[in-house]
Amino acid sequence: VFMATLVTLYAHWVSQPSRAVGWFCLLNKIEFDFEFIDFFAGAHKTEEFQNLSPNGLIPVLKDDSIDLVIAESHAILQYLAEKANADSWFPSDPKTKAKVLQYLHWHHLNTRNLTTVLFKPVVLGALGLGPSVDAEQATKDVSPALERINNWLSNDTFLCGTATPTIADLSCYCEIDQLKLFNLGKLDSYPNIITWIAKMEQLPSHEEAHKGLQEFFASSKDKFQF
Ligand SMILES: N[C@@H](CCC(=O)N[C@@H](CS)C(=O)NCC(=O)O)C(=O)O
Repeated sequence: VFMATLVTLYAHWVSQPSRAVGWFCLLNKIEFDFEFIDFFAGAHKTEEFQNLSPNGLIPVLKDDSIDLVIAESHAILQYLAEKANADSWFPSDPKTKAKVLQYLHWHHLNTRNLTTVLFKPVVLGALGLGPSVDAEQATKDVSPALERINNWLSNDTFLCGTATPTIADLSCYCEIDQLKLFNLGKLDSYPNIITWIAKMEQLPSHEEAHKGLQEFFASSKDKFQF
């Protein structure tokens, strides 16, 4: 069985890619030390952290058993899935794997905009931590990505045609969960996404993986008018 030694995850539960990796570990019972990087307070800018992660982003995974330190959530998810033999999460069947990889590559310049174009500027603006932005326009700007995801979900239960979720679903969901919570993105326009969200919410450890985001929402929701 994998992971006689602990891995260390440098992360923050409000960070979307961190949440996907942390949830994957909980789902697969991979024991990990959680090293909290308070990126709101600039903890990712310290010399110590930048030595681990030259681009200064979370999440980062350290696995001392093979002297490995890696960033990029999708590389971490793939690594952990392969090491833990979590075949349903990252299928070894070449056709399904190709579809999962297709999604994971597409994600960075498309789904990720849900955070960089919509969630982050709108929420930081509302909290007075950044300039106020036009939420209507940002919602329009991200709608092609949501439409594509909604289409992918039309024939199948999960994103890549599998009967159970893969790491593609986890990564995608952890950009969309926050939109639902903060009522952003007009998700009601995407019925297949709504059905899929309900399925993802039923997965084990959903609550534990989302506690940090829930707390962030609870502490800031009075400042939102949307
Ligand atoms: N492509 C990266 C994205 C990582 C990323 O954007 N992390 C954010 C938090 S969600 C971060 O560390 N931001 C700090 C900063 O921009 O200074 C991944 O998938 O891991």
